[in-house]
Amino acid sequence: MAYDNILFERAGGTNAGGVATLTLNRPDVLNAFNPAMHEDIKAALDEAEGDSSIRALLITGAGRAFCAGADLTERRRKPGDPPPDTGAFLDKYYNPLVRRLVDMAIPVVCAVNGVAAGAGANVALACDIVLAARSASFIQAFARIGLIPDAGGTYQLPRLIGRARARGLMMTTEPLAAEKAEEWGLIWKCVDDDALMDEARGLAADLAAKPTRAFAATKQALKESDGNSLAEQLDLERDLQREMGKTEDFLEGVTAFFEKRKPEFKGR
Ligand code: T3D
Repeated sequence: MAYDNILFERAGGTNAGGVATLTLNRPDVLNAFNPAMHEDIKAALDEAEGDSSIRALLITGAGRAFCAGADLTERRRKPGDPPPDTGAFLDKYYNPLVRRLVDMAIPVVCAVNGVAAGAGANVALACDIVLAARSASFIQAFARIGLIPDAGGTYQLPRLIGRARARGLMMTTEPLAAEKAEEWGLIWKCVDDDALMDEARGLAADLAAKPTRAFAATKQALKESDGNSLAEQLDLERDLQREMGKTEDFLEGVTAFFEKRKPEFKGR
């Protein structure tokens, strides 16, 4: 299916290896989110989840930016005009998107090709593994326009980099350079600009060939660890491992180990 505001390349085309690539594609406004782009993303994620040959998702942006957050042209108004219900937009678009990326059963790699601001930064951080071009930056831009960090920012940032740094980024709204973002543990890796997409595609293809069912369970365990005691987490690990013990991938992994060959995982 073709989209107006994103590009979506499914596995099996020029992009082989079980990887689907979703490119935010409104470069004139630095790929800012508007309702139409949200609808396109939702439909593409439906496509990805409905196709069992897709075993990893790669998200990136077209042009010089990753995403500048909410499209502010839709927020321009004169004093006295009724205010928008920004909470309704979070309910309808951003919150389901963040939940969906976090809960997706396949690994999601994000290649941050340029500036990621506002909800653009926090949607990137909802992905499983974030790579960023050396020239990219992350901006908690919300306070510049009188808003609070959303799209999961107040949840993710203190957990990833600690409260002091999270507060600093949110209140100063200073851009955090990709190199520093890696150093602080906000992202997985910063890579040279011209190497970003090759590295991100390679990583996504590599993950797609790994035991993706175990990845889904790993994502679940990490997510639940936030609210669990150690005892609860140990119980959860036991339950999930019991399921993994029954998978074809576990049989294949152990067989391949003793046959001294590379395992061929199927995500089953
Ligand atoms: O309202 C709700 O739905 C609630 C949800 C809110 C979630 C949020 O994300 S709130 C935060 C919204 N985002 C921002 O506040 C960031 C706005 N953008 C910027 O601060 C800067 O553009 C950047 C720091 C990201 C990049 O700066 P720079 O100098 O590299 O580029 P620029 O010149 O500012 O932008 C280039 C063009 O993109 C420019 O258009 P023009 O002048 O060439 O016609 C600019 O207006 C446009 N653009 C950039 N960001 C947005 C945008 N247009 C609409 N919305 C944007 N967010």
